[in-house]
Amino acid sequence: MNDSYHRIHGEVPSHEVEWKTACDEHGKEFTDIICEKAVDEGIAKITINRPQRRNAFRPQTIKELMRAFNDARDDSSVGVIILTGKGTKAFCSGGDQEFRKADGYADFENFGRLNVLDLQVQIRRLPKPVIAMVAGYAVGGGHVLHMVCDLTIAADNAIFGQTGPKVLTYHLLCYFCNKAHKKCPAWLIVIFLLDSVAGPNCKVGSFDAGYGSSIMSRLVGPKKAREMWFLARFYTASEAEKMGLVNAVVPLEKLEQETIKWCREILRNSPTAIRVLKSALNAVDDGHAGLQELGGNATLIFYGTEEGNEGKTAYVQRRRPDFSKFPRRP
Ligand code: S0N
Repeated sequence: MNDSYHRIHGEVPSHEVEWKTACDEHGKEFTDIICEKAVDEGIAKITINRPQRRNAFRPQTIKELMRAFNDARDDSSVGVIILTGKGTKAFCSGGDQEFRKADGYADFENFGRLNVLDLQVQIRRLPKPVIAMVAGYAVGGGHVLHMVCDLTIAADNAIFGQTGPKVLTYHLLCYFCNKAHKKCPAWLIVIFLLDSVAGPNCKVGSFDAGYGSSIMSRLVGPKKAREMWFLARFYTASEAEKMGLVNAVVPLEKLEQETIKWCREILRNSPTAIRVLKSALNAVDDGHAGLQELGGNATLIFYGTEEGNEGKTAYVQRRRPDFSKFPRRP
């Protein structure tokens, strides 16, 4: 299939990669996502597959993403993971508002949940690089998802932002004011004022006072993070690049090609060095959990040394360990 086929069907063209569809570890099929692996390449690609909703996630979507990330973590042939959205219109538009209840998001069960927070932690702690491949909108909780990934490659049509404090009629107000060259009809102002006191169902967004705030502040700096959250503006791909929010911006038709190039460069490097570096880069911000991750990597490496092995061997052989031959390095 050529590039124009993919463009007509609203998909990012694929280049020189043979993708094989993967199921989860129990062999179950996914409904809300697509999980693929590049044959003989060490790359897993996880795609949110709800384009009719701009790839908004419901609890089921998050459960499937977590299973797919878990599978990619456990698969030792995988070295890099791409997270993306189906089609060219959106990476992810955040939590699916149709499923939002007073206590979180609910789909097949009656009680609400915010399980996207567990997914954020999972990506952050995953000992392999995760690259967000963004075409179209990455907004709300979808924007936070790209921020928790290690790297972001954006298409030139990408739009970034938090909708958080915005209310529905505020969107409408802005839209009509722009159309009417800032002359806003009085009836819209009245609706806007009513909306302000109308209750939670009128809200489009919410806020992420966890990673969505702290990681953003680290990425773009405290002033710009306040701007992004307080004003809830949308930013173009090139603005996002200037802010340090993304690593590279490429033409839409080159998005997957460029992302694969980055994956292959990473895969040429030492997996252990990358694993330790990822945990080191997160350690200070992640507190005890960050130190645990970094410390765990030190233990993992120690187990592979002769010195580390001496303790275990001595125990198994019922003798005193002899550490005298190992250097006490300066
Ligand atoms: C993305 C936008 C700008 C795209 O505009 P466009 O291209 O004009 O398309 P639309 O016609 O608007 O949309 C096409 C269809 O997709 C549906 N849709 C889009 N986004 C969503 C969504 N988030 N939920 C449900 N449906 C969605 C549209 O309704 C439309 O459907 P049809 O064709 O049937 O009319 C534009 O779509 C937009 O602005 N979307 C809303 C974006 C938004 O506000 N997202 C934020 C939602 N909230 C979160 O993400 C919070 C995340 C979260 O879980 C969380 C995390 C931590 C702490 C707290 C929370 C928490 O939720 O409380």
